[in-house]
Amino acid sequence: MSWSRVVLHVDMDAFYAAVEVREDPSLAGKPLIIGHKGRRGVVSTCSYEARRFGVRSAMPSLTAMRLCPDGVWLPGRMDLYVAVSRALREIFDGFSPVVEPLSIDEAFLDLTGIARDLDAGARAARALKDRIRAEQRLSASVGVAPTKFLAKLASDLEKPDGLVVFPVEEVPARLWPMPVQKLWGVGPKSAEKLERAGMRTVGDLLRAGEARLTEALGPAAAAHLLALARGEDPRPVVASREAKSISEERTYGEDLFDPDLIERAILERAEGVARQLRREGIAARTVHLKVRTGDFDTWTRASTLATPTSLGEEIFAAARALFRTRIELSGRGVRLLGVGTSHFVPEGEGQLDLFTEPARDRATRIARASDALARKFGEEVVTKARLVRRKREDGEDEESPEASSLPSLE
Ligand code: TTP
Ligand code: MG
Repeated sequence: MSWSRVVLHVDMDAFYAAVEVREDPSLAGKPLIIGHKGRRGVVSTCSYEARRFGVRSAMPSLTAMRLCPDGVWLPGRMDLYVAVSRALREIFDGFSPVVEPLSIDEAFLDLTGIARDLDAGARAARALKDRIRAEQRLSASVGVAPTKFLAKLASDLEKPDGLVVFPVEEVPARLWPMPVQKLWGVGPKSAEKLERAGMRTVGDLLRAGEARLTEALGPAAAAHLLALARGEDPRPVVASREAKSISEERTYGEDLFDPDLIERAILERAEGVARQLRREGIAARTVHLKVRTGDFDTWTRASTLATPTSLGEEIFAAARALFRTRIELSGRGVRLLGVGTSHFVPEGEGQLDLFTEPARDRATRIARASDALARKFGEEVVTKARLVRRKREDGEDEESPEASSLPSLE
């Protein structure tokens, strides 16, 4: 009986694009790009055919149009992708009681105690892929390993339609030649620092040793990265919390017309949501905006962030971008405004550059300080300070008595 862990990481291939191809098979084999064409648009994702031209997620649409002039563009249908994501989640739940979703199209499954070794894990992974194909007509890539880090690394190695087993014995041969960016938490800035210190690959980093690594990135990062480089990663798979979304919405007694006021209202909702996220110790990958006009036209729009966040500013930036590009008020006032978040990960996880994002670090510290103030003196005090400031700035009246603030946990 082996006691080592068996962790699966599942990640759908070209997820939004693959769902669109499933819905319209005439798109199969075409360079399909999901995103908004135009000056301010960015690519959400694209089919593997489009990737051959160099098109990538988060690329400005203008660049993608230049690289792939014959690309077929679709704007994306978040509701559909969320529904598919839920259906996938049900399939995952059938394979393990401990499922940790990481984003809309990926999850960790802990099969320890269910699969006795990695080979049994690989058989389960095969069955999981088959089930996803049979039930959802979609393809997934799966990594099987004794740790989360190695499982995630493995799922990416043979995309699309991959199934890779990564035993810890293969760490020297397979992980050490890889660039340091493959280590969880190393983003472009950390990689640059390491490169300057002569460390380009994971192997370089191990050879350099703790002292030099500490010099480059500090003691916490050094210890963390050396452990990962040896294939050690004690993080458990954490079964997901129940909440599927955290949102806050508010109806205004009088419709808002002034774009500045509307954006400030979006900021307030974003900050409220961010506070709830921090209280739960989670970060969200998807931001939603809900707008209802005075004549009861309602929009809900969503966008996926490159990096999960629990910061009000970042949620606000995403919600404001949706407001500016995806809502057509046509002169009507706003009656209801909601900001929501979904696709949670534990705070800190999935962050691009864990060690060298000083601005983000600072923002997080400030947010935490304000959370502490709110805990000590009550949220009203912090909120009221902001409202008083607002009132002074633009001579606005006290809030309308009809206004209602509805934090909701679906
Ligand atoms: P990914 O799993 O990163 O990408 P993918 O599934 O499209 O392609 P693959 O895994 O095969 O490399 O992200 C899942 C979905 O999240 C993706 O289909 C679209 C969305 N997304 C964005 O909207 N913006 C982004 O910047 C990224 C990275 C993803
Ligand atoms: Mg994917």
